[in-house]
Amino acid sequence: MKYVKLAITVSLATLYVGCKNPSKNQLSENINKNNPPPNIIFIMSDDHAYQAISAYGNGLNMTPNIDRIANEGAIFNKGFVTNSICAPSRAVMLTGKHSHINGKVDNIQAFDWDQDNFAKSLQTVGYQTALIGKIHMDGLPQGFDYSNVLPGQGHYYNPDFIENGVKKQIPGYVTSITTDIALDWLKNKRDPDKPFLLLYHQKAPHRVWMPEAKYLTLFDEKKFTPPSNFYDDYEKRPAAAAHEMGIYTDMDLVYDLKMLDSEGTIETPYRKNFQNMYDRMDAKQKAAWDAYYNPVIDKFKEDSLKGRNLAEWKFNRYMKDYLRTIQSVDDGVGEVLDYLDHQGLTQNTIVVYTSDQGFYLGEHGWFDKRFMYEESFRTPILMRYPNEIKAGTVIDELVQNLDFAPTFLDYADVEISTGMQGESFRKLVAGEEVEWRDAIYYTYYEYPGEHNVQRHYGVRTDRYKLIHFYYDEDYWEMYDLEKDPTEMKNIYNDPKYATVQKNMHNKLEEVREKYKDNDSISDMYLNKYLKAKGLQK
Ligand code: SGN
Ligand code: CA
Repeated sequence: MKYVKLAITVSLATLYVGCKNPSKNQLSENINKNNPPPNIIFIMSDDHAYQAISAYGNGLNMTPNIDRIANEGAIFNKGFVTNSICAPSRAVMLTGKHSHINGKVDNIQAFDWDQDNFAKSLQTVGYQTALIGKIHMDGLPQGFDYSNVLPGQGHYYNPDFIENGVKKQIPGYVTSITTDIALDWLKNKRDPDKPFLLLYHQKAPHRVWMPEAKYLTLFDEKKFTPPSNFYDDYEKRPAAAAHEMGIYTDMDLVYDLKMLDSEGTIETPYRKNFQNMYDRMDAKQKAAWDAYYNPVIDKFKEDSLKGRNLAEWKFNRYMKDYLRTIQSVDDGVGEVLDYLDHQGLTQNTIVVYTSDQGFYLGEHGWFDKRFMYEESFRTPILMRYPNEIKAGTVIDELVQNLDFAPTFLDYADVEISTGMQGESFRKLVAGEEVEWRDAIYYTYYEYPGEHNVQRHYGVRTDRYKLIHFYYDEDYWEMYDLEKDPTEMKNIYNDPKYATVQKNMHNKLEEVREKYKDNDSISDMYLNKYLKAKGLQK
């Protein structure tokens, strides 16, 4: 089957080479013969934990529209990133290469848009391509006929957007605006006779979790119970102990938890930063905001909570705002799915929903991501393509964001560049017998930095995980995910696991070799990072 498909690709490629400088029309004629190629809508949110998608069954919130993708297609239970931080994850997704190969290892160093990405490849065979929303990488995106992106992290209220290189402010709420721009491109800006690729990327639910007015009271009556390891003591896990991402210890009462009292008595280090965000709102937006938060602020002052009561109050404030921002994301997904239905495009359009990484919702007492522990290493992946994927498909194999680029190229019958390190999961998700990987590789580099997560890399198999923390410390951790799914017990050097440990070290060597990584490469990036941060000794 694969052989036949490659043969088709080759003949198409020959055809293109044969006619010098083929016009776009010729290209789309060719591609139309190719049994119409599928459209692709790749939806990515920012920091959307799988725990906060109802299809994953955690019971925190309801996301009926995102769930539709899984119900009518597939859900991936072991979807992972290769580097749990925003811009690097996006670079991996675009290039199909690990961070140390594509060069975007952290949020600080630049991304080289001149390198290959799958959108460029789809463009060359006549796809129309658009990138809308958050991308978090400087420079004019390459590979897209149309781009309308947020500068950097973007803002929730009255955000700036950069449309094909031109910046302008758009009034309203960022999630709805991003959806409106995506729908406008689908309805009015694309040529309906050509296949399309749309990257529809939401800023939400990224910090600092500012909900849309209509969702300000959602979950008002609900009390969220913290996860079982909320009061983790980090025993035998020094990197975890050094974190600066505790809900109790590190969340700012005003910036993160919105206690911007008009009297100004709640003074915090980041009060001013939140004031600036609040000041972006117009009078009507502020009125809706204040109507909800002012009574919450008054009650907070009145209650003078302490200790665990305060910790759990913080956890609840965080959860409510975080989940509220997701509700608007879910609405947008619904609008896009409805559009496909009304246009008769559902059958031949691949829709993927994912996040740039996972996120902690109180596990280990945390928010944020970065660690190779499950909640941030994992990412939600839901996918619908009625032409090939049966409704209700469940994928338990180890899939990574590294695999998106080669998978999309595979669906479009475009030759997968030899430099790509991911693997197409097209057959896997279609239910065909395939040989699949038994281990995945992870790297994290952004240290010293925000949230104080030590540099590390590691390997995960179906059952075990081995992590090496390095740089100004040097230690190992190992977990038995079957016996200890919440990763509370570091079993490195436990004699009972001596053989497992040896095998995991071998596995780590194997994946480092496979993905062409080694210590001198990370040293090189370390030096560039320290220089960029002005920290070089
Ligand atoms: C910002 C956030 C951090 C977050 C990083 C990276 N701080 O710096 O909490 O870890 O982004 O997030 S904030 O005060 O600016 O909100 S990422 O998803 O973009 O990688
Ligand atoms: Ca992110």
